[in-house]
Amino acid sequence: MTELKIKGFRIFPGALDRAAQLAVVDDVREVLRAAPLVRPRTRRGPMSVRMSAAGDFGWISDTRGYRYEKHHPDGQAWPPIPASILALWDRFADCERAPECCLINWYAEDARMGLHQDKDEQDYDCPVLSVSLGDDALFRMGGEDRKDSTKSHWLTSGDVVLLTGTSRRAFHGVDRVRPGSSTLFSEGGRLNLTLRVVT
Ligand code: MD3
Ligand code: FE
Repeated sequence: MTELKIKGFRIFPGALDRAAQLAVVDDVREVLRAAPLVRPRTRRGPMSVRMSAAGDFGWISDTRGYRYEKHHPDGQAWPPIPASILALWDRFADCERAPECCLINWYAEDARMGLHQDKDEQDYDCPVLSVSLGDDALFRMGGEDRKDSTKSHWLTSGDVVLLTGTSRRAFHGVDRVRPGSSTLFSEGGRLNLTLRVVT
């Protein structure tokens, strides 16, 4: 099933059953104990999405700009990517290289992510793998140009999305989450994990 007919965009709906989702959430909780969610700042103000990361690098943003860093803003190294999450890369990504970053995005009910391109990685030939957990989210995907038309798609808990080729360079964002649409974790909201090769 690929409603979004963009080359290289593949969605695996419900790829993770509830038990697998819960196992990943448990591992994410452990990562977040060592590397708490932070609300990234930008020159335009704070983002609504809370972020953390696991792996050799995490993506951070502050008023100096945004970049991949080896350390959490509090100073500690990012925790390793949990095995349950690395296994998803092996299963779906079809990539020789190991992921160097598992970015953890948490959306409260009012959070969103504006249309953007992921351009901070050095090798765009490596795919990005995304895992959605918790509340449904309205995901928007455009083309390589900001002015290209966009299409929207609801992502639900357990969905896995693989971005390769042209789609890897496409503008994308999250317009809104549907509060209360999932019972996966008591805090509510939506977790999105993205696995990437950074260097
Ligand atoms: C399409 N995250 O972290 S995941 C991001 O749901 C990000 O939190 C969104 O955009 C989220 O940068 C979307 C799906 C995704 C990830 C990377 C992409 C779609 C993408 C890179 C290129 C094109
Ligand atoms: Fe992105």
